[in-house]
Amino acid sequence: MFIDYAKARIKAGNGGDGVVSFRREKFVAKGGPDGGDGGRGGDVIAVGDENVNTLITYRYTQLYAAGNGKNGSGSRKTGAAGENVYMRMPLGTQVFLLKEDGKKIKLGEITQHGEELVLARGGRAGKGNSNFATATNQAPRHATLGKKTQEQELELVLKLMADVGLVGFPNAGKSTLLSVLSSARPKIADYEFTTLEPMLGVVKGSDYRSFVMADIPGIIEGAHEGKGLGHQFLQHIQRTAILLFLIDINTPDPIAAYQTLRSELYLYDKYLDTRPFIVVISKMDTVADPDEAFAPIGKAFKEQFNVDALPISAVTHLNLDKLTHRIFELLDEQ
Ligand SMILES: Nc1nc2c(ncn2[C@@H]2O[C@H](COP(=O)(O)OP(=O)(O)OP(=O)(O)O)[C@@H](O)[C@H]2O)c(=O)[nH]1
Ligand SMILES: [Mg+2]
Repeated sequence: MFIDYAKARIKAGNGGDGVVSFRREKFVAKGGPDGGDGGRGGDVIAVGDENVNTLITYRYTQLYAAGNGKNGSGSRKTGAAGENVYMRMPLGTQVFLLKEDGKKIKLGEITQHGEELVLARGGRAGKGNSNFATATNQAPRHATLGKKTQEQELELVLKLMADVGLVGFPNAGKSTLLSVLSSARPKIADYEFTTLEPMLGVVKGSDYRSFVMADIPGIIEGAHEGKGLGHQFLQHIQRTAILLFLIDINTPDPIAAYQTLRSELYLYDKYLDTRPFIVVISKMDTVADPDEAFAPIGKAFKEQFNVDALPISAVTHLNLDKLTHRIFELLDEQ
């Protein structure tokens, strides 16, 4: 299941205590102080993982607690440090700290594989009495305690990171296109709202280049105010570099369809509307005379928006090379 919002509780490890101890050896009447320091507590650390695509694990595990530092011991032995705990997160996860007073503080954002972000630092260790010996007090009887840490609450918000976002009405052929261009295997079916959750696919070009394409549920008029499924997923194309509008050649009025899609994006986020984009007319194999069917549509896009719409077919692969080529070109310009 795809989950793009979760809460989690975290706790860094307590610092271990320093101890009071004195050297006890045969023939040494009064040994000096030798109480060691505690170990520091473990950190709670977020790590970017490109193989994780959802925040679902955070729905199930409630508390991420790092190990406590061990107390020090005699002979100046320092206690072992507490183990760090790692929270693997999908790329594009924003992490917020929820304060008790209701305030939210952004701790950061995970954008790269392997990137680490310390969410809570382990408690500092206490000092053993061996640290406190001075010329006037050679047998100090005090040590300090390690710092105890508090549990904290996090909010995790995932906005998928992709280069290209697919935008279209339900059933336009978005998932089919993704399945043909990449190794992603989204569900495809001849009914609306087949895609219920976003999916990413890597599209490989020639010469080892690639881009990531995001398929999201279809958008309908009113999506920006929650109609259909589109609205809650529009956030996942908010950060794509370019948008790919997909319009079925069989749509009664492709221009009106395009305008509806654009206005839904604009109403959701006016910056989405300024994103570079490509318009494709899909399912060209379904019309008897593709050239004749496309000509008036292509002309209208050119005249009204100065847009070169591209006729494609995911089934016959018509113009798919041209499409990836255009995408690479547009990405290069960013
Ligand atoms: N003939 C033909 N059929 C296509 C083409 N692309 C998609 N289809 C069919 O159109 C139907 C819808 O395709 P999907 O890829 O599921 O459409 P979608 O845009 O992802 O739909 P939602 O997930 O519901 O928004 C399926 O039956 C596909 O087989 C195409 O290029 N040619
Ligand atoms: Mg789909």
